Amino acid sequence: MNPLYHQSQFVLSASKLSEAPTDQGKEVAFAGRSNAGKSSAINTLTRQNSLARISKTPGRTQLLNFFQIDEQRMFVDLPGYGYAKVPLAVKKKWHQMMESYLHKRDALCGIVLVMDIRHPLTEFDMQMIEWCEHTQLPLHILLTKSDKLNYGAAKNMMFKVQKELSELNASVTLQLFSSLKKSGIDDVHEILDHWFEIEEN
Ligand SMILES: Nc1nc2c(ncn2[C@@H]2O[C@H](COP(=O)(O)OP(=O)(O)OP(=O)(O)O)[C@@H](O)[C@H]2O)c(=O)[nH]1
Ligand SMILES: [Mg+2]
Repeated sequence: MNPLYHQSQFVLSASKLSEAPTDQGKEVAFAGRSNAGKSSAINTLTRQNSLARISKTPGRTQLLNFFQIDEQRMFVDLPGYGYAKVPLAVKKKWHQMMESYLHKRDALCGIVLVMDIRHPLTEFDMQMIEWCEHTQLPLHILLTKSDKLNYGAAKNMMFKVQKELSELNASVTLQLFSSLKKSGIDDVHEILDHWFEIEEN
């Protein structure tokens, strides 16, 4: 793993795009259903236990959380979608914020879509996939919590998801991942290094 990722630091939480850090350098956003494991994945990939948990206080879940890797690179923990108990007004605000972030953020160079392996390809996941196809934004899928299934079942699920995506002609990459078991990390880093233009060391 490139040691660069270990230095990541929390920058700020934004409730709207105008509060985000300056739009420069390169940024990779983590998207996915609420509870899918986005924040855990960021912690696992930066080898820090509580980096993304900073924002994990109730009521702050609708924020864009920015983490700086170095001066030119950032991770963004996007607010989770599909949380049933959220009132309609909050859902609308979420839509607006996501839309403006995805459309306007020039630094955005790739999306990591985090899906619980037991609940892949939700309606919102599909929207995100279609959106990335439409805008030609690179997308990499983590089928996380793979520790919840045995290896054979996890592999089968991956092939199933791959097949569905190929039927859509979606040019995305996907892999198994587990924050609990710390598995799949090297594969994600390979993708991130490429998106961030980080030289191998
Ligand atoms: N077994 C297992 N549990 C995981 C894994 N990743 C995350 N979890 C658990 O799943 C729950 C949700 O994880 P988070 O990382 O907070 O999920 P999130 O997508 O950031 O959720 P929101 O911030 O609400 O959108 C927590 O209880 C985690 O401990 C994993 O790889 N394996
Ligand atoms: Mg989170």
